[in-house]
Parts: sequence; C-alpha cells; structure tokens
Amino acid sequence: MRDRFRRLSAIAAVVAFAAASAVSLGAGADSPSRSVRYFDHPAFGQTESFATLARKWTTTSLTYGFMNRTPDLPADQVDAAVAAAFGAWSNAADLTFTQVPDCGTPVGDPSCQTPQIRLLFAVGAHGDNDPFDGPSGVLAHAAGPGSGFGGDTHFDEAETWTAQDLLVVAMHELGHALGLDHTQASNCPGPDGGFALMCPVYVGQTGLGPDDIAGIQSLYGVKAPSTSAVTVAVTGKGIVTSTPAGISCPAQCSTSVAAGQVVVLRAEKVARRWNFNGWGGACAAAGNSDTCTITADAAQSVTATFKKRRR
Ligand SMILES: [Ca+2]
Ligand SMILES: [Zn+2]
Ligand SMILES: [Zn+2]
Repeated sequence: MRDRFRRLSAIAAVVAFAAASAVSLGAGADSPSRSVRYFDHPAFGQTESFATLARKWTTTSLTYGFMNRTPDLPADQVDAAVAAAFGAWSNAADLTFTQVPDCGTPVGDPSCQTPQIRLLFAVGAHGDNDPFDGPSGVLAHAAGPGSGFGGDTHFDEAETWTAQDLLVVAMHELGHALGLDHTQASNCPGPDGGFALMCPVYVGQTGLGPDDIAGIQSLYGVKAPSTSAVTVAVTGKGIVTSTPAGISCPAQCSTSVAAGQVVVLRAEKVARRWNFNGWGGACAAAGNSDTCTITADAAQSVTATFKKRRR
C-alpha cells in the first residue's frame, strides 16, 4: 500500500491550549493578534512523551534532494537552511544525509528511488491529495518513512519563506520524515520550559529539545563518537611514544583517538650509536625534531626513521 501523508484530526481544546501558550510564551509578542501557525496538522500524539510513527527507515544513511526551491530566498540560502535542518537530526542520532539530484519524476512516483527524501515547494493542490491552505495555517507537511511518498517533505509556497522559518519548519517536518509523530501536549512546552520541536505549533522554536533528541535516538540510536586512526611505522632502532598514550612503536604502532584529538609523538633512540633521522608522512613538516604534533581530524600515518651513526 502506498504511504499517505498523515492526516490528523484537530482537537479543539488542544488547539485552544496551543493558541493560548503561543501568546503567553511571548513568541508572537510583537504581533499578539497574529494567527497561530501550524507546522502541519494541529493535533498531538497520545503517548507519554515523544511519539513515533509506525515505521522508521531501515538504513541510517539517507539521501535528499530538491524537486524545486522557493523563489523567496536565494538558492544557496535554501540549501544552507535545509542542510542545517538535516544536520540538527544527524547531530542528535546515528544518521547521515547526502544531497543528491532529484529524479525529476512527479510527486509520489514509486519508481523514484533517489532521493529518498524529496523536497517540494507548492501552492494549493500539488499531487498528494493534501492541498495547502494558502498563507499562514499549515506551513508544510511530510510523509513518514517508506517508499514512494515516504519521507517526502512539502512546503506551502503561499508562505513567504525566510531562512530562519525554513530552517525550523524543515527541522520539524524532517522529524516526521524520519519517523517521529507530534509530541504530547505536556511537552508543549516541555519540562525545560522550551517548546519541543515536534510540538505541532510553531511558536519560535529554534532547534531540537531533550524530548526530540530522546525520540530520534529511540529510533536510530546514539551517534557513535567519531574516531581517527593514528599509525606509526618505525625504521631502525628507536621508539615512538604518544601523548595521550596509545602508541609505543614498534610494540604498539597504531591507536584510535577521538576525531580532532591533538596527539604529540616523541621519537627516542634506544641503542647506542643510533640517532633519530627524521619524520615522514603526516609528521614530515617536523623534520628531525624529537617531537611532532598532529591533529587527528582524519586517519594519520607517520613514519619515523632512526639511523646508525658512522664510526
Ligand atoms: Ca499555509
Ligand atoms: Zn508536524
Ligand atoms: Zn504535499
């Protein structure tokens, strides 16, 4: 069965709560009469905190692409806002996103395999039986994970998009595209006083809250800290040690450190009549100094050469 965009029924009391909260939080203080803006559908999940949709992606490495871009902003600002929105989720959980060209076929085409998450700006009816409502009201909507429509995220072109609105609305919709439902009413606002991003109303959220992070991590797990390998090769009679500890080559010639870690390597001769002759590889610039400092922002490979003195 083809995925459908979620349609949730409005709950009058909850809408009234959200409207009152939007005003009392002062998010619309400059224009208190401004109408409440919904990310998508004004309804709340039913669980104790964050809520998840029926499905999640079976991979943690996903592609996205633009079917078109809003003319309200320069293309590079659209790209930057959307990339930052994806980045908020990939920083919070074990997810990576890669931008690819759109397949170019119509909305919901089941044969379109990449991008998995297709982004579209459209006015009114736009091919998914969920027409947009003109200025204000619903700002965007997204389908949960799956093939065909799955993950597709649409923005109401009847809105006038600013980079900040696009960033936050995209962040919220991508929450749905990744498998999160709206959080429950008591998280709007949440225990920390801030509104959860996955609250259905847009009252000036700027990023993920604790509830959103717990939700996405429940689906995809905690992001593994990234590490870099440091590898040393010693030629001749000498030893290379490291600070922080980990390398003591030739006994222990490789180690794994946190990405970006600064590592100091020290060369010492271990036999009479042998001298340190110099560094190579990632330490080449250190010449024949006793120490070499490297930053392990990627895998680093170092050579150290010791030579026997001529008599
Ligand atoms: Ca609208
Ligand atoms: Zn939503
Ligand atoms: Zn749509």
